[in-house]
Amino acid sequence: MRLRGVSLSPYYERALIVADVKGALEKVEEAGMPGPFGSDALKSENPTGKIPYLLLDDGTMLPEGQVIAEYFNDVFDGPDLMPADALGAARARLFGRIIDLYLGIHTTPLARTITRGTRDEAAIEAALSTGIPMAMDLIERNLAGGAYAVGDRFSLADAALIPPMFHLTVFLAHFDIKPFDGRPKFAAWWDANRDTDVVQRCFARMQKSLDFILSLRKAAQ
Ligand SMILES: N[C@@H](CCC(=O)N[C@@H](CS)C(=O)NCC(=O)O)C(=O)O
Repeated sequence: MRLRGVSLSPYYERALIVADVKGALEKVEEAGMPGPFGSDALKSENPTGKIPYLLLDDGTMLPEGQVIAEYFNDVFDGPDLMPADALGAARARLFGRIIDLYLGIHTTPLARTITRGTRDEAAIEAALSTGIPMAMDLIERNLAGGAYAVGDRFSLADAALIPPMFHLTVFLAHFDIKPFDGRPKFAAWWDANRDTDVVQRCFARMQKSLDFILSLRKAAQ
């Protein structure tokens, strides 16, 4: 199976972390993008023009990071990353929704100042003043309070939360976002996870991806 996208995307990395934790990284071919965002080549494979998406050997195309992450959890051996109880599973999925619906839409205009050199000042102001703080408050409110986002072991919730941490603490850190001020559960969760092998491998992939995107921009200037 071939995973389309780039590691700077937190949605792409969510799926890859699941494959990593399940010891299945070698079963997923990282296939990059068939063309730039908005290109006909990309839209011919995924009509939304977005990444990530998964191309299965039988021609099936599966879009959406959370959908791919859950698919990987189901088809690969290794620990089940969906909590067994219904409420735990709901809470794990909730973290994916918070990132997708409330955080990601606000980090995007900040990211584009770097990856595309575009500045939507109104969107940036809204993101910094209300959007991102509100999303981080939702994360704080829903965290279990220990080393794992939900329950007592690593789950799809942690896989969803880790990649945005690269954006909040490294890539977009100069925007002065302050994720942990007044959010003790968020701080404790990150303290417990930041030095783990899974996070280090994820951050290394995301940094490499960022460096590559920046080198492409520089070459185009
Ligand atoms: N709901 C999608 C969001 C994917 C998404 O927004 N991906 C970004 C990259 S991080 C993208 O493809 N942006 C291209 C664009 O919007 O033109 C998912 O969860 O996978």
